[in-house]
Amino acid sequence: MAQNNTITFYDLALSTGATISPFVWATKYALKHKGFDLDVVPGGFTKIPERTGGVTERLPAIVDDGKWVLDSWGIVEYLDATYPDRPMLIPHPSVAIVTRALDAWFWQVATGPWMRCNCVSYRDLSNPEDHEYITHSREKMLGKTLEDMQQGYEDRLPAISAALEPLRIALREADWLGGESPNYADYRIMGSILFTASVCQNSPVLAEDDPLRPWIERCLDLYGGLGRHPGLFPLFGLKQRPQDPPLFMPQGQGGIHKRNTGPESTKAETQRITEGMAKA
Ligand SMILES: N[C@@H](CCC(=O)N[C@@H](CS)C(=O)NCC(=O)O)C(=O)O
Repeated sequence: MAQNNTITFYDLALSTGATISPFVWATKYALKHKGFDLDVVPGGFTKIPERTGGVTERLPAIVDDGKWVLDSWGIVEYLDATYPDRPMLIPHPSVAIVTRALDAWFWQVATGPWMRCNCVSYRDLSNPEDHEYITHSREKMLGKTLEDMQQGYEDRLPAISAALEPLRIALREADWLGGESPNYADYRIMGSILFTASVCQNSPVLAEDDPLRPWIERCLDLYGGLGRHPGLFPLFGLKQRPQDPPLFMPQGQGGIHKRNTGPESTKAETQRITEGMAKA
């Protein structure tokens, strides 16, 4: 059991002091959701094994009353299993399944693409002793130099924003992905958004009036403004240029939003799609 309600948390931060990793951000929120105070062990990318006594090469990692727990998902499972009387991060098994699907989708359409738009800043904002490692390891991961990868980011950002419509659809109708209160689904997606905010030095990534904004602001405010770190860059303020797609849709799209309450509700659509068809 956590001594003095405090859990030791190994951070992964940039020279700005802001946490960088989506996994680490999501874990910070998860610990706060469970009501814990954090004893933060600061640090950057190099020397993670030294900092953790050889226990891990990757972060997040926590120590709860002498017990090491690794991996963001492993930490969530541990917290819910060990502290079931505190608010659950995954209140039902279906939340785990849907959150993993949502996270995989978001990673593909946003987390990865935003990283590739900001990979030079990612390296330049890291601690000086991390530069060589970040350059070498991320160029191996990306298969290009960081400069080549980041180039043309202005032309890619609008389509990334446009691709977030499924998330907007969900959050138009609910305050949280968790429904009436946040759960780990909110923290997981917000972790990726905060990761982006830690590196998007050259440009905001979402429009000023993006419909996701109220939910993002709510997440930033949680736990005494946990996400409002001064080292983060503005997320909002991306402008649509004439050649760009709309950065977001003005209202929900898709069949799920057109509730069928009988022929009156579908008449106009039926008329439109059958126009010109021979009458039976
Ligand atoms: N499956 C792990 C992934 C953690 C991970 O990859 N962490 C990265 C930060 S995003 C890391 O520690 N990187 C250190 C490095 O690149 O040396 C989790 O969910 O915790």
